[in-house]
Amino acid sequence: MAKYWHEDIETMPREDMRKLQSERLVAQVKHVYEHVPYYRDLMDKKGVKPDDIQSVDDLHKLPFLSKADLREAYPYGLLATPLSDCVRIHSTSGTTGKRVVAFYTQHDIDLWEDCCARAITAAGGTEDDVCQVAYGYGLFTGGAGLHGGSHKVGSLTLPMSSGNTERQIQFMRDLGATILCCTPSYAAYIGETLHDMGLTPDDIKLKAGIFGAEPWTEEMRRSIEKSLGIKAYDIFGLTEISGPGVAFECAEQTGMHINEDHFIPEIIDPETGEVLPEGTVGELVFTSITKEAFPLLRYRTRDLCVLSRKKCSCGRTLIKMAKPMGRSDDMMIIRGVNVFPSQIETVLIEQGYSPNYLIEVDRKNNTDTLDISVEMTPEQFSDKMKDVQEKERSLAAAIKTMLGINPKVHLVSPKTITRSEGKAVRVIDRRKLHD
Ligand code: DLL
Repeated sequence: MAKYWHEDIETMPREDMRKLQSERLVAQVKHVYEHVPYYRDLMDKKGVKPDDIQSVDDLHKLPFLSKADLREAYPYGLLATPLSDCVRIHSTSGTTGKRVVAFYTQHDIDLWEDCCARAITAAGGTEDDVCQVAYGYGLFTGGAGLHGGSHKVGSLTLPMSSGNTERQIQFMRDLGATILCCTPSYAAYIGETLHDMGLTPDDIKLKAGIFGAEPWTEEMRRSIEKSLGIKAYDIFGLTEISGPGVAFECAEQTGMHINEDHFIPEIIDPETGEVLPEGTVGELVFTSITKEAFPLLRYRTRDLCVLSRKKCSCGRTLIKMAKPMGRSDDMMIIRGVNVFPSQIETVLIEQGYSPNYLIEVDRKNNTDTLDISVEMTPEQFSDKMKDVQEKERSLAAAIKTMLGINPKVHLVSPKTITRSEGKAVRVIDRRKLHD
């Protein structure tokens, strides 16, 4: 069984990778300076010329790009090739303001699909596999990316898109799907539906899942692995940089290898923009060094994580990023305390609850309120008020230990919280609506 998709790249000695990155970076900066007036202006304002960039060591001299720049330049302002060379667009699922539109040439699609093929291979996928793609198809990059990667690998591809969960399970059984690609929250829902249909992991052939597009905890991973009888691999990416496959997990499951031959990562202090040393938590920044149509330099993702060059048992030398703890804009400040939804999810699953929950934040009488509705499993369900109140108190205490602030916990009946077929909405912050 092939262990790597591009062995020479994935196991390349560090020095060779740096050389390759430097060559590509120098060429990319020239390409962008010549073809993207928007970025040329940013460079001119900072007093940087393409000749100032001779290697990866000079990366820090370049100006950042942010989502605000993408909105300002919408739709064509960051395009670096003639539109006639582009063959596709994808777009983010932004709910407010202008969406971000990313353009792809055929070369860009090919390199992106190769990145997804690396991810599928790292999860054990080969031409003998049946790969069920249950990410959404359309403007979202999830479906198209994994679909293309699965084709490259030669797996039999089931282009299911998301939704119609019972039909997903029927195809999974009838066609013997071995790999499932979808969001972790949808994987949890598929696992739950499988059990509701009176089936067990023994009734399906799945062996691996490739789950990403939203933050998910280690506890969630274990819960999905158990309910579907699989090994669950994380995959990371964002539309602006191509889509899924910017980074992917190997069998060690200790973070995701970044496809550094295409995307150079940096970690910066989100306040000052200063580059932070390896091993420090900060905002992830990517420079895409091989893309033609939409090559973003030093793009600020707003995702918070840590990079590590620790040797990996899989043999890959590609740098690893830890599971992102969420976006800097996912972080809630409640009564002055920084809270990430993932911290709450960790406690819920550790305490034996399902990953079906909703966090609601509001401000009443000048004080922040934190309400967490959590679904009981059918086994936990009780119609005795006293039992439920006792459980609510003990869960609230466990969450207080984790966060340092007291939430109000509401245990609700099984199946009352809306399930997600794509990216789950877990937080409603009503303070933003009042502002
Ligand atoms: O979510 C691309 C994707 C599709 C990745 C399928 C993985 C699988 P966007 O819709 O542009 O693109 O959202 C990108 O989602 O900046 C992160 O905040 C978050 N995200 C993506 N993957 C992960 C992950 C796709 N594995 C944004 N863990 C990113 C945590 C993730 N967050």
